[in-house]
Amino acid sequence: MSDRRYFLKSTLQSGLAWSTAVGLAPSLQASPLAQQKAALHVPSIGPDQTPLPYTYDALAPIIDARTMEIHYSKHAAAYSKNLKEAMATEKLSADSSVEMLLATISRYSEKMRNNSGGHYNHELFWKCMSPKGPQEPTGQLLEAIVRDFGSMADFRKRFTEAAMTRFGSGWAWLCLDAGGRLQIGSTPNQDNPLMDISPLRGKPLLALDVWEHAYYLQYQNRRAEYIENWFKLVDWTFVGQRMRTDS
Ligand code: MN3
Repeated sequence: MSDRRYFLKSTLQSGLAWSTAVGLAPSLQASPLAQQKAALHVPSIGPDQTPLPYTYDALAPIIDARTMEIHYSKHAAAYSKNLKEAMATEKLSADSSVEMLLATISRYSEKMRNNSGGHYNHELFWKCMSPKGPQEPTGQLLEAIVRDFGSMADFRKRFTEAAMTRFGSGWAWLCLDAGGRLQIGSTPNQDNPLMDISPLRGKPLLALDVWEHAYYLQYQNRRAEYIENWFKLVDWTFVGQRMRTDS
């Protein structure tokens, strides 16, 4: 199969799987995690933190070790802990899929909303970065970026705008919508594009944390400089894999 045909087929399948997840048949909502995953072809993360895929100092000098340590072991750890508390209080099984929870978050408390989003967003954020050195998107991902934004330079400009204009705390996103097209946007606080209350919907491919705790020790109020440098850390191989598969 040609690259282009594979790309169209896989993005369509991926879009369909995620639109199904977003629509969530009621019979699936209470079913065990394994059954949900099999039915929706959506791998899931649980409420526990997974190990950081590199050491605290691996992203220096772009993100310093102290920022990474506090961010992972204090801020992100608290979201995981508070998510588990909310799940216990609101009678959700500890092996529930966080993605499924996000897709029906309007039914739950503010605490569940903030902490399920906080946990999911950080789990994705760590994986979107790599100490391997500056990369550029290639193959099907680059083709989709050019198709939907014009060029890589235009993509960077729009993504930076989304991150810069998010007032206060929040996230910038590249996501794949249900129609298989790439979208750029931002969400406030710990909201994300999987949440049924979010105006921006889709499968998150790339996440950028623009809370001050992500950069303040090193960059203080210079969010633009943080964003510009952060692009050198993006693991485009990982982002491309998320677009082509349901991972
Ligand atoms: Mn953060």
